[in-house]
Amino acid sequence: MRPQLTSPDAHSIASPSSPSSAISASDRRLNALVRHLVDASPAMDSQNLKDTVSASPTSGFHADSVFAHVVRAPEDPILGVTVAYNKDPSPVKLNLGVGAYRTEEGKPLVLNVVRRAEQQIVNDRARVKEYLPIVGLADFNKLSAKLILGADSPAIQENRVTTVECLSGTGSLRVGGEFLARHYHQRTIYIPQPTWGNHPKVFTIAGLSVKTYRYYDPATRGLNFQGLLEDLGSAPSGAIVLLHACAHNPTGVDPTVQQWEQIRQLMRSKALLPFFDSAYQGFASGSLDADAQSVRMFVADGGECLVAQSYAKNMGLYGERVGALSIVCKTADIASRVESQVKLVVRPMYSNPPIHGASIVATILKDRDMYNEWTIELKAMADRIISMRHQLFDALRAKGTPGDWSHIIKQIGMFTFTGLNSEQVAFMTREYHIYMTSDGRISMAGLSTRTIPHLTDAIHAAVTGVV
Ligand code: KET
Repeated sequence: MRPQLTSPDAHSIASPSSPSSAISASDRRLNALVRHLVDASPAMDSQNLKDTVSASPTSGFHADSVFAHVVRAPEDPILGVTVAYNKDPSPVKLNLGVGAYRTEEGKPLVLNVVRRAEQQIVNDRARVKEYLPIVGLADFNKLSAKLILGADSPAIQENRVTTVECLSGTGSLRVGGEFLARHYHQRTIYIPQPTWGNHPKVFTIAGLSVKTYRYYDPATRGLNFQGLLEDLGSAPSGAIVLLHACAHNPTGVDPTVQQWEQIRQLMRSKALLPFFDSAYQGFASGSLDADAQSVRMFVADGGECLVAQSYAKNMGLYGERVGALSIVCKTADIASRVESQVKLVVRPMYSNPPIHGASIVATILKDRDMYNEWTIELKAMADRIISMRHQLFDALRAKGTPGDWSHIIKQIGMFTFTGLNSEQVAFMTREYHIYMTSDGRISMAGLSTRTIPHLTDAIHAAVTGVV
């Protein structure tokens, strides 16, 4: 632990690690002041302050750019796949990289219910574009908590859940991570191995220290349940554990209900803090309730947890950046104090969240008819993905492609973790213009009946021709 306030070093002061009882009242006041100043300008740590007062390289007439030393960063492993895809002029190119839904015609889909909600919003002249509160749209927050925890959740009825609108799933994870780094006694977060590639970056930047727990067994292409229990069993008491609520990305492998129950018991017995990432509610099974079951099991035992929700996939609101962070606490009073601190995380980061996407979601969730229409459209998306799994599996079998491809139909959610290695992936991109992440993950939602034969040919060639 770093000292709370022993030197005027803004960096160490910014770290709220020591219990407040250990310092005197005057130290506390001074500390609050300095923290306020540091919060007002988070980049102003001690090194930055020194750099600011030392001679600036811009002070003379330099022909060279002050950024001449900046090296090119690599593209993002997931979003970079789309960048490469966009540059490819081939008419047969296929983007199975990013987890974004496409229709049978290969087109992005705006849900009909979203268009209806947007129309209603546009027609409502009473709506204004004022700033939202720091925590976002109140209706949206209430309805989001209900969606993930269940309409009859005692935690909601007892007012011990605080929900804050954030910038989609990523923003919710980031805000939750930073809240924990500032106020939770354990700064280590365990994430599954493998996991969504952005998780380690989000949590490290939030100020947490990232470790992994075993999750996937390449030999069985299923869950390494024993490894998971062992790793969580030997994690330090109180550690944070990131759990994918459903449709684990990238593996498509979820624990069964019985396994979730064992995970819950183990985690509660060791006081491990669950942080759920719910980016695919409704996409795994087609049912919003079934896909929220893991989260609800942990909330039903009365314990605390965090949940990051995204509406990118299940409402197709990718670019609207709409999501929510819920923190389930023991009491209403604690929840309200927690919320007051989450606001201090958000305010200097982006001040307050955008209004449009949250208004769409709230409009749909509060209207019975629109809600029903949404569930039907969501189920249709989930069913199309499941049908793609069957078609791809059947096509590989029909072609006699070597290997057991049954994992394609066993895995759940948007992705199939094919088992193809990075050379095979590179081969498929080079020779067949098929774009996917180098770990062999394919987005099933990017496929259609028309493109399955092309993918099947590519996989066949890759597994028969490339070592
Ligand atoms: N969690 C998981 C598990 C996840 O797969 C994503 C997105 C997110 C959070 C964040 O989604 P947001 O759009 O911030 O609500 N995954 C897909 C897109 C991406 O990488 O950004 C993907 O894996 O393709």
